[in-house]
Amino acid sequence: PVHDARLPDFPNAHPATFTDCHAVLLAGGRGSRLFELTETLCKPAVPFGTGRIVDYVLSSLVQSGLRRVTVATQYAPEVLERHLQDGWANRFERLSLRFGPTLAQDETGYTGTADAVFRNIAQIDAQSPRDVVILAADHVYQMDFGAMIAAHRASGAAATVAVTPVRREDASEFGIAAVDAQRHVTAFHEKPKVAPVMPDDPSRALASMGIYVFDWAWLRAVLIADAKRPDSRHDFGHDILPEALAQGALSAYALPDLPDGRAAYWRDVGTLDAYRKAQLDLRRGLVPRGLLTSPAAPWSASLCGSKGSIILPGAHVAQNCRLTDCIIGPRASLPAGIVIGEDPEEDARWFRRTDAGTTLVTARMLLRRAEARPRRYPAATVWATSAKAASLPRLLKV
Ligand code: ADQ
Ligand code: ADP
Repeated sequence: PVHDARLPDFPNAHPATFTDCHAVLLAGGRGSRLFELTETLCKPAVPFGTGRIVDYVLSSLVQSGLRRVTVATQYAPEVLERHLQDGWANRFERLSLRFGPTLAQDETGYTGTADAVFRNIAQIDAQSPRDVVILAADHVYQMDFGAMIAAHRASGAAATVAVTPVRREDASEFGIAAVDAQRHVTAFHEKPKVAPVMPDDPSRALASMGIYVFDWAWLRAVLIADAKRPDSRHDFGHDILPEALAQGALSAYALPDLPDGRAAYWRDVGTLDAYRKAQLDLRRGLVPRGLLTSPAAPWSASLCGSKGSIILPGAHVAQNCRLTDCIIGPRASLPAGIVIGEDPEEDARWFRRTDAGTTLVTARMLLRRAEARPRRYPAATVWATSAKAASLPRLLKV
């Protein structure tokens, strides 16, 4: 959409604008576990709700009073950059988004998340910030970063990591921290095989949200030293947080509960199951409202007698299809009478079916199936909407 007037600021913006704090958005992730959806897009640009995953962090940034943002992109950045420019920077007069260096084709990319910040030092220095906030761009949540910055400054620590409890079974996917009563971090393990659990709740572990606040002078020096270390992965979780911990300079900030006492919503939507479930949560109103996302996702599949399924923008599903726990990819087109999600073996043969029972259906998979079984699925009825058609208004609202 084209916006006639740039908004001077977001209506609910944080009253204090942090001019002495610079944000770095780590938006280079390949998102390989979502791989068919991330063939031409990085993970932050993958559709979510009525917008894209990255809209959640942008919403929180704007609402937190943070306006100066460096975006470190790497893998397939075009769609993301266009979305951030048109959807955000052009709409908010006071939001300044600067993209990190675009790498030449033969150049090796950032070697890790710390390297992504290291290579943007000059751009951050130009703002002479007191602190920097480092943010992952591919989580669904809402958070007041201003409160975290205030806690960081009050603690006197050089580094602060945002933490929230996760189920013990999921702990090996995260950085896991142990903290004392003063919220000093006493141990940190990046993606541990066996995670230390929370002392007062052995069913859960305290996970890093991949959100950090650092004193810029401290981080700058550590990044420069880290860049010279041949044994470093140049990664925040593997290298920078352990360094802060070794110096006794790492503090934790717990994601606050909601005003009604419920735990705040925060999800890494990096797997197909998590991605599908979070969008069902969105329909149920459990996900905080992002600025560009609405709680009633218009393409949810409930209207066509289906359950647990989501239909991505640009896809086309006839009214009487039956879909169970499906993700219908952009540009996939399902003619009447298609049933997916009820026969695991058949579905796994043509589509991608996860162990947890989510079935991803893309245009290419449908075509492959139609070509292999022309009598059962005549190619004339099972088709992909062309890229051109996807940009046109949809013919059939589901
Ligand atoms: P991971 O989830 O493994 O762990 P990681 O792959 O390091 O996250 O990516 C973090 C963020 O940086 C993502 O937004 C990603 O898109 C982006 N990114 C990845 N590689 C990049 C690169 N080369 N250039 C630019 N951006 C890049 C991290 C922490 C854990 C923590 C989880 C929380 O290491 O400790 O628990 O996040 O999800
Ligand atoms: P993410 O970027 O989603 O966090 P990673 O790059 O860490 O994911 O990869 C997650 C897992 O998915 C790895 O075990 C990787 O081997 C697997 N994977 C990545 N791409 C593919 C693919 N095209 N086909 C099958 N498995 C893949």
